[in-house]
Amino acid sequence: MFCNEQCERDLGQCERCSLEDECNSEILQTESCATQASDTPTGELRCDASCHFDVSGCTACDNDGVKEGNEECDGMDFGGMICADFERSEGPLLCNDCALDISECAYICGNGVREGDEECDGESGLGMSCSDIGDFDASPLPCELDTCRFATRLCSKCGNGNPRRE
Ligand SMILES: [Ca+2]
Ligand SMILES: [Ca+2]
Repeated sequence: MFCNEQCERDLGQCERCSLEDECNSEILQTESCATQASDTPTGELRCDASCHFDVSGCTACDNDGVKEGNEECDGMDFGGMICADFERSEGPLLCNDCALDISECAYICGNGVREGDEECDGESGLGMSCSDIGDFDASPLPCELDTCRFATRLCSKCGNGNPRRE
C-alpha cells in the first residue's frame, strides 16, 4: 500500500505499518511522547516512513498554559514557584518556553551577599576607602543597609569646614 505525505502523519487512516513493526497505528494509541521520549513528554508521537517511532513532534513545552511533564512552567502556571524560591526579592517571575526565568526577580538587599547591581551588602563588597571614590579622607567606605549603595554621605574630608562630605 502506498502512502502519501499526509498518510504518514495520520496512521489512523493508513495501515502502512504492520503489527510486527516497532510502530503502527495500534501501538500509537497506547504509546505517547511521555513513554517514548521522557525528556520531551508532550506533543505528538508519530511513526516514520520505516515504521519506527518518530519523536520529532515531541516537545518539552506545549505552551498550553498548564505546567506538566518536564515543563518548569507554562504560561502563567508556575507550579507555585515565586522569586523567593530562588533567593530573590520581588518579581515578576517569568516563563519562557516552559523554563523559569528569574531575570526580572530583584536581588535581596540585606542578605549579606553582594549581587546584581548592588554596590555592597552588609560586609560583602566592602574593603574600599572613601578616598577611592572621591575627594575624601581615607576612611572605610560603609554600606547603606537599606539600599546596598556605598554610603558616601558618611565620608568626610578634614579641613574643608564641613563635618560631612562637601
Ligand atoms: Ca503545558
Ligand atoms: Ca544582596
